[in-house]
Amino acid sequence: MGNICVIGPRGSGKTTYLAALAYKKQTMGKSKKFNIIPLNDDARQLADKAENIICQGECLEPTVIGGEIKSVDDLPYYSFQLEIAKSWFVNPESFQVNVRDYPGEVFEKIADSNFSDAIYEGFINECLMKDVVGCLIILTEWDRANDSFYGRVMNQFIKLMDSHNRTHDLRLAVAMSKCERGELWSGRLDPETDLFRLHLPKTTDALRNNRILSQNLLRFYAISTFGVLKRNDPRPNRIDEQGKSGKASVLRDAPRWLSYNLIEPLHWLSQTTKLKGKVK
Ligand SMILES: Nc1nc2c(ncn2[C@@H]2O[C@H](COP(=O)(O)OP(=O)(O)O)[C@@H](O)[C@H]2O)c(=O)[nH]1
Ligand SMILES: [Mg+2]
Repeated sequence: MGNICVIGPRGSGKTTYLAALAYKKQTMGKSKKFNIIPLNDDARQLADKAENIICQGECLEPTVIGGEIKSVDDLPYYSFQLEIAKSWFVNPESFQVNVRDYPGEVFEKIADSNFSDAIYEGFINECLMKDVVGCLIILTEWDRANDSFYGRVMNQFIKLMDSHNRTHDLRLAVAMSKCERGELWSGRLDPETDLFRLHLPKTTDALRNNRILSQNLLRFYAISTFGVLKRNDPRPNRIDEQGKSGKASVLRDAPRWLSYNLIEPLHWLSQTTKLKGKVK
């Protein structure tokens, strides 16, 4: 069983990514490659809403701290079973992923540790607890200002990992989301070199040149929930629409939906449990 936390700035596509996971079961049916089964109520509810989120650009109520959300326990917590079939004669590999959908604010607060609150404290304690095997960090901008900001967040996050004794056993999958965008799509094949080193050098340095972080626990990914139209037609399968709360991207051709690389980072993150020989 893998507890995984998903963090990233506001609007980086975290909730859409999780909704796509929940929705996959319905779109792929008995896919030979993988199957995802929502296991708890939150995951089933997300699966029900997923079609609207992805095809109509509807947002789940944005997670606003305060009001009903007073502690991390009030935030949605999704549990999925993932099955990956490598070939028809080998039993599918199956693993469970439990993810909390943290609001973007907690990511933004990492850079400014002087300013904390109950949710932030709860997030840090929960995310760096020993039974969390990995963290999926979803980034989306690639301008210089954001590179500096992400770099600061990463430096601070590694310090927090160190103070919780997690620099040698917490995997970090750092993903560039929405990589169907024209400027990014060709960089997806070697994301560390062609997306991160190229567009986010400070962020990459903060992670790769860090002496206290075990470097084999760090990998870079390119993901796109919407994907492109076809394997040989790299036009984004996405249109920008006016959603309930401002601009929203939605699928352009839902029947041809082919998301890119959603499972791979979770699969890699979840492997730590096996290395440590824990019971799944
Ligand atoms: N182009 C593109 N837009 C996406 C993708 N995933 C999510 N989005 C859009 O990004 C916006 C923010 O997504 P959301 O999941 O609410 O971000 P969150 O704040 O990180 O949870 C929404 O308009 C989504 O439709 C993607 O793969 N490609
Ligand atoms: Mg969200």
